[in-house]
Amino acid sequence: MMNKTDKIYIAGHRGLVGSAIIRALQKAGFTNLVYRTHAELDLTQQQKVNDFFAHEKPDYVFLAAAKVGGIHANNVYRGDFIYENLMVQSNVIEAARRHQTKRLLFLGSSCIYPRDCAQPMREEYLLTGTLEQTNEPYAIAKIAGIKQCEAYNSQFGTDFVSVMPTNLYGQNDNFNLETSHVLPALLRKVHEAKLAKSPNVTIWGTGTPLREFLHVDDMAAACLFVMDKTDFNAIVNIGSGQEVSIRELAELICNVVGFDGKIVFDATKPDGTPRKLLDTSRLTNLGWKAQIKLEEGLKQTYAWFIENNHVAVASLV
Ligand code: GFB
Repeated sequence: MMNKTDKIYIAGHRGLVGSAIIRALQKAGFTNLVYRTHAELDLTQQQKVNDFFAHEKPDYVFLAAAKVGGIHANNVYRGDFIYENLMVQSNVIEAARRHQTKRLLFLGSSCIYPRDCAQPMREEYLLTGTLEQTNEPYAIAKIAGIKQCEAYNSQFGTDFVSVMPTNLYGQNDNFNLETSHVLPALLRKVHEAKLAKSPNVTIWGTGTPLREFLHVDDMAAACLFVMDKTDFNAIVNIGSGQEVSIRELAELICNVVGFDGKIVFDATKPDGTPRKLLDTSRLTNLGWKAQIKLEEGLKQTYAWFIENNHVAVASLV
């Protein structure tokens, strides 16, 4: 069990997940948190990561630092996605081993499972089929991280766990239309269409792919829960069980934003994996369940976007 004064390093503390983990840890009364900005510590640099661990010697590590993005970024910046993720995770996992971190939690992704995987996807389906092309480099890096943790546990007796989140969203998400995931992209597009009094909003693909969304505060709660389950070090899926098509998601977002124009589909853009629903029975059996419903999470995220997007707020008045 993590003690309130144990030293906890959160790698990627400014990102969607890392910032949510910090909020959850602070709320739970943990007082000895360490983190570094990218400018202070470049995690692709092995020596710097090793020096940082030698100096700080964290008891626990949440490895939430990663190069992430939506379908377009994954598909276009393929080299960056494989290189940066392999370097960051490999350096941090190795330094955690060398400097006796008690437990490390590595964040994987649901895209590690085969493209045409049986649904819902169970943890044991890993490496049973071909991956989705648009995010293969990212998925390969994440699979390497999971296997590095497993191999270290087996050879060195470390206690490193990996969690596989479904599609995440919430405050501190990336709203850049080129690089973002679908949910923040649609919140922004629909919001801007409303401001511009546009008759329609264009979204990518056919609208038929199915996705499961989990609010990042639920994700952070699950990460703390798994970190404390010390009798357990397998990989574990983290999902909400709430699945919608991209079309349904767009309709929900139009309701939340208050836009009654038409939704237009740009089928020249890729759809990606047809369906990506996690089987979360392993986590449920351990005693954890998601709390935040998609509708509620969307309202909260939209409110956060409005509050933090000063240009958009200014043009609302
Ligand atoms: O979140 P997303 O980009 O990635 O969602 P994935 C992609 C789905 O939403 C596709 C549709 O079916 C897109 O065609 N979509 C519609 C849009 N409009 C938009 C839009 O404006 N922006 C975006 N981004 N999509 C990613 C993986 O997969 O999910 C990563 O690439 C990772 O590796 C992440 O696993 C969780 O859900 O397809």
